[in-house]
Order: sequence, then structure tokens, then C-alpha cells
Amino acid sequence: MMRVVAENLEYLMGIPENIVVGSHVWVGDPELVWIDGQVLNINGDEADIQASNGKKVVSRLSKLHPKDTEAPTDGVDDMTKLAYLHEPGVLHNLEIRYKMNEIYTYTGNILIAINPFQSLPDLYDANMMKHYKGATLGDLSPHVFAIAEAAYRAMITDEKSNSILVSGESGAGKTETTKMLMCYLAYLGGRVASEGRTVEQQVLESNPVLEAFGNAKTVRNNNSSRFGKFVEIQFDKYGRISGAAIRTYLLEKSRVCQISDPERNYHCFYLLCASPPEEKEKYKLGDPRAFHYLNQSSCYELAGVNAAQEYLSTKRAMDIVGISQEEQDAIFRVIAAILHIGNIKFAKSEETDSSVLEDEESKFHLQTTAELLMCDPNALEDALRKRVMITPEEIITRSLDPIGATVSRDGLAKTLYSRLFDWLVYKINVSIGQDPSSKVLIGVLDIYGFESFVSNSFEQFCINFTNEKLQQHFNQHVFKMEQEQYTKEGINWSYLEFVDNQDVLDLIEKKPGGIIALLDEACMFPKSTHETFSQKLYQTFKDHKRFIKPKLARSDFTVVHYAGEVQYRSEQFLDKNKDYVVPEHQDMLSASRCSFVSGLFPPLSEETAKSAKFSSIGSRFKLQLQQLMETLNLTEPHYIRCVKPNNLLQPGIFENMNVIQQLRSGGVLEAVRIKCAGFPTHRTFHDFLTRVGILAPEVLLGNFNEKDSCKMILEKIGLSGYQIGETQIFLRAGQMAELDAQRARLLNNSATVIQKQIKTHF
Ligand code: AD9
Ligand code: MG
Repeated sequence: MMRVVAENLEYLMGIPENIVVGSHVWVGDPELVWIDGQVLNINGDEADIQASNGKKVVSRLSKLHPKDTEAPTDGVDDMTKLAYLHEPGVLHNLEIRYKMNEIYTYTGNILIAINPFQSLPDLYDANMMKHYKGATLGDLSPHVFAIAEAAYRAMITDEKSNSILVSGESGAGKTETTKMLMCYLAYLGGRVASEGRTVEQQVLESNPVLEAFGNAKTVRNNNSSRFGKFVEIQFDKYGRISGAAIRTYLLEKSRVCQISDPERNYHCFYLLCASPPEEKEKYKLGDPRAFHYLNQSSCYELAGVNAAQEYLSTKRAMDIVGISQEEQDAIFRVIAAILHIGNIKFAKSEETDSSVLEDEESKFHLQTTAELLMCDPNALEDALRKRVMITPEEIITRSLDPIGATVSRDGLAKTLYSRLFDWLVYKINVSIGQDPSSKVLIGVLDIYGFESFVSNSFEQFCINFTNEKLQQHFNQHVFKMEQEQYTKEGINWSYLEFVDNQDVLDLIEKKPGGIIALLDEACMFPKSTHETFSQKLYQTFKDHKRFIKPKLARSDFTVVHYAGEVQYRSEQFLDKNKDYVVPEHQDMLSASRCSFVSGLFPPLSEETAKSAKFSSIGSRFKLQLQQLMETLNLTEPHYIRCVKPNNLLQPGIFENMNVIQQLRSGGVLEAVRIKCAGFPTHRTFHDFLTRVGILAPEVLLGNFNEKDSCKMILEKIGLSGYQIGETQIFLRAGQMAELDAQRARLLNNSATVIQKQIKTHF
């Protein structure tokens, strides 16, 4: 169990005693987060600062950070090379690099990737791959290929599985990064001459297939993945790709029936509407504007994407991953059927409050849906409009009102789509195949980053839960890496400590009594509402440090995540947690004459039919995550943090506030904090002497070796807590600033003495 302290980041990262009149500092700014300036005056614990942008600012001394005036003007490619490791230093370094189109920067062995929002083809071409092949991490400029190379080499040398975890908010570049990683791994582990379809080709082509069915345009990203993905690439004993497995997480089902302007539905719908005329005719499709599931938004096209071409290339990719022509036909029939389902409208029946098909058009779409799904149109209509209740005495058929029938219709569309997506993943896995004799793999994780919106629901809750899990893994890893480095240098690290987030995880997933467990309980109890569920949460967690009942809220609740507080609206938690296929839909589809469609709905055994009343999405997701963590724990992890520099999706714009929030929620600042709790500044003996040797000129003049010289200087100055390793000096947070301040005073004094001498002389 790791000890838990070191919460006071400010204390660790800024040592105000070093700040004197004339010091160069970073001061907080409401807009730019940090601006640089120089101290004009100090009054007690406050300082007047002249900022370089012309502003005059008054700030508490404890809120300032020293600025390294000797930092290279073009930045450093690894944050750990910063003499003063603190938030403004990190942010400034990223900004100057981004402005030079240097989108990658390391923090130790974590890669930070800032989305360039422009094509940089030279950065990823075959020459670049060649360049990185065989290179040690850190020898060349930071790059995704360097991380893939490190993972591959570590796998070969240590005969151990590795994983690369890519995270970041929507639009930050995770999926693009993942594809580049996979390309590079295919380059390293591919076969030279292609023997028909190679495994690596299939692995690479699985991306466009899954993107066509699992990605959509959102306000945050024109090609947003609406599912999480973990790809395990297996290697044989020669280091060649021999198999792969893809696992996906939580596809966003609601998008199938509900979109808002200017977002779009899943790409595949628009591609199919742009298919060649004979196919459009076969599927009875045409203008996407004619379909309710698409025309809720007025966005139909994507800039720079030709849907007709994209349709053909998706089919080619489907060929490569092993989806047959018949299967492709059935898939697109289901996609077309979903569009037609959405156009079936219900009106109030004249006699009762049940529903009827609204008009001739609705009848046409019902008929077409039935043809495409190869099921009986009457059975389809009944499944949409009626519910059968079995009581001990009799079987009662009840008609749904128009609202109920519409909910039933949308439910059917969502069920069909999610079963289809699962089938695609299953088929790709079967077709690529697993290599049972493979002993090592590289796992690549592309999963949604932390989300905090104005309104957050069950999806955000699951996403943030995932991020808490990954954050814990990340912290433990960063902590371990630090320890390893200290051990290598023979340094005592027994007092290195960090804050864990186990308490948030307990709040969410503990069994019994965590939020997910209480949600399941509420779902099983017929009288529960979101209000009773929230009341239960308020009672149970009233003293929990990570749980807040927001003032004025009747049913919202707030979780204090590692990346900040998120307020969740519990209204739809119960519904969204229930994975439930309406038995009438199940029966109708499993009776389809199309074996593909009936295959998506295998008949339930009597046993499951009875017990399958409620299956919890939250609990299933928790289990999936647990399995993912178990897999990850067997691997050596590598981390890539993607950052979105602006919300305009434009090149060249670096918004400080935006970036700093992502560094916070992506754990980059957490890694910095862990480093700060130890020895954030490392310098080789030589570099150290060059920088601060002036503080003890007698040592430099003496005939000592570099290590002894460093020791003598540090003793003379009287710092404490630093460590001297085998090849480097390890300083505590703020100590480098202290040394620089002493040096500045010395230089100032000697300048004054010289000036005085000059004055007396003349
Ligand atoms: V989401 O959570 O799936 O919504 P991602 O996956 O993080 O998101 P994605 O990889 O899709 O983001 O990147 C968004 C867009 O940024 C891409 O469509 C590209 O236009 C752009 N991008 C991202 N990375 C790069 C890059 N390395 N070079 C050029 C890039 N463009
Ligand atoms: Mg993505």
C-alpha cells in the first residue's frame, strides 16, 4: 500500500523565498492562466508585478512561480529537462514547441501529442518509419513511432507484453494516433511479400470498417469515435504479427434515433444513401433528407469527404477483413431497414387510446422494413404497437399509445444497430483470428477521455469511471518509474509519496454499497425512480469526501473526480442502466427468414428468457473494465496523452486555458506532481557545475572530480534533502530556483562592486 500525502502542490512547486525584487516570475491570469513578468516591489506577502504583456498585477508571493530565464527559447523536448518543473513552465514549453509545429513532447516517457489540425505527411511517411526503427526512446525527437518502437523492442527483449494507452478528450487525436501506432507496428512486424490477405492488413483495415459504423460527426470532432476500443496485436516468436483481437466498449446507441444539429448519425447511413443507383434502389434509399433519423439535423455532408467513394472503400475494407458479399448485403439491408423504421409514424386510434400507423407513407416504410429484414409485416407492426402480458390466469395483449409505440420503434432501431455493431466486431475477430501459440502482444487502447459538460448523464459517469481506473494505473506506473530511476542511481526514495484515487473508485464500484451497486438495486426494485435513487445516494454518502449533494439539487449528485468535480443528472440513470430487449422484438427478429438477421437474435433459452428481466449495463461495464485492467496489469504500459489545442479545430491556435485543463484531467500534471514529490530536477554533474559552479569558485579551481565538486558546492550552500546519484544530482522541487537566486544575487553584488570601483576610480 502506498502512503498518501503530498497534496500541497503549491508548496512543492513554488518556493516563494527565492522571489525578490527583480525576479522573473509566472503569475496567474484569469484568461491566459499564466503570464510572465518581473517583480517590481514586495510588500509583506504580496508582490507588484510588471507583466510582459503590459499589465500590472498584484499577487500573493505564494502564488508565484519562478521563471527560468535560462530555459532554451525553442523549448525542451522533454519536460523533465526543465530546470523548474511547474505548471507554467510545462504550459509555456508546449506552447513554444507547438508554434514551431513540434507537436510531440515527452514528460519522462509519457508522450504528449498536441493535435496539429493539419496534415503533416512528412512526419509519418516511410522515411520517418525507417528513421525510428531501432532507435532508443529519447535519442530522436519525440514521436508516436518512438513509443511504438519502444513497446516493440521491450516486447522482444523482455519477452513481455506491452501496451500503449492513448487518451485525451474528444477530438484530441486519439484515433489518429492509434492508427499511426498500428501502421508502425505493422511495418515492424509485417511480412515482406504479401501472401494473400495478411493479418496486419486485416488489422489495419478493421479501422475504416469500425469507423464507418462506430464514428459520427459531433460538435467536438467530425470523426468522433462513439465507442472505446482495445486492440491486442499478437506476435509470434519471430516478432511478426500473427493474430489480433479487438474489444470494444459502450457504443453510444442513442445516436441512432436522436441527433441534434450540427451533429450527424453514424457515417454508414450517409454512405449507403450515396451508394450506386442499383444499390440505392435495392435498399429503397435516396436522399438522406427523407429520413427522420437523419433529418433531425441539417448536416448531411462532411467537408473533404466524398460519401460515394467512402462507401466503396468501406466495402473494400470489409472484403479485406473477411466479410463476405452476402454478409455485406445483409448488413446494409439492416442499415437501410433502420432508416425506414425511423419513418414509421403512429397516430392515435379513433376508438381507443391505442395507436395506428399514421399514413400511407408509414405503411410503405413498415412494408419496406419487413422486406429488408425478411420478416412478417404484421408481426413487425404488432411488435411495434403491442405488448403481451402473461399473468397466471391469462395472456393479455395491450396496445401502446402513439408515444409508447414510438419509443418501441426507436428501441427496435437501437437494438438492431447495437447487435449489428457487436456482430461486426465479432466477425472481424473471427476472421483475423487469434494465434494460440503467441506469447506476447502489444495492446493499443483508444478510449474516451474525461468528460465534464453542463449536463452529464450515465454515459459521462461510465466514461469518467473508466478514466479514474486508468488514472490509478497511470499514477502507479509513473510512481514506479520514478522509483526505478532513483534505484538505478542508488538514491534513497523512501519518502516519496503520492495521493491515490482509490477513494473515488470505492465510491463508484465498491460492492456492496458503491454507486453502481445502488443503481442496480434501484433498477431491480419496480417502484424506484431517479429521485428515490438519488435520496439513497445522499443518505449513503453524506460523509463521503468524494461525494457532494449540490445545493438546490433535488436529484443531481456530484462526484469529486481526480480531474475535478462533475455534477451528474440522475434522471435517465435507471433507464440507461437497463439493457433490455423487448421480448416481442426478439421473437419477431429471431423468426426472420434472413439467417443473418435471425442470427443477431438467437432464441433465448427458457431459463434466460425468465431471468433476463434486467441486465445491468453499469455492472457489465465494470466487469469489462476489470478485465481490461487485468490485461493491462500483465503488460508494460506506455502512455500517450493527446491534447486538443483549441475548440475551433484549427491549426496554429494554442489556447492556454483549454490545454491546462486537459493536462490536468489527462494526468500530465499529476505525473508532474509525483515527480515534484521526489526529485524533479536531475542534472549531470557537468551541467550542474557549469550552471552553479560560480557559487564556489574555489571548488572549481581545486583539483576535484566532478562528483566531489558537486558535493562540496551543495554542502557549502547548505541545501538539504537533495541526493547525489551515480551520474547525476537530484534536487528537490524549488532547489534549482534557490541556487539560481543565489547566483543572481552574487552576480548582482559583483556588478555593484565593479560599478562602485568604476565610480571611485573616476
Ligand atoms: V473522439 O474521442 O473519438 O471524438 P479522437 O479520437 O481523440 O476524438 P481523432 O483522432 O478523431 O480524435 O482526431 C480528430 C481530428 O484531428 C482528425 O480527424 C484529424 O483531422 C485531426 N488530427 C488528429 N491527429 C492528427 C495528426 N497527428 N495529424 C493531423 C490530426 N491531423
Ligand atoms: Mg476517436
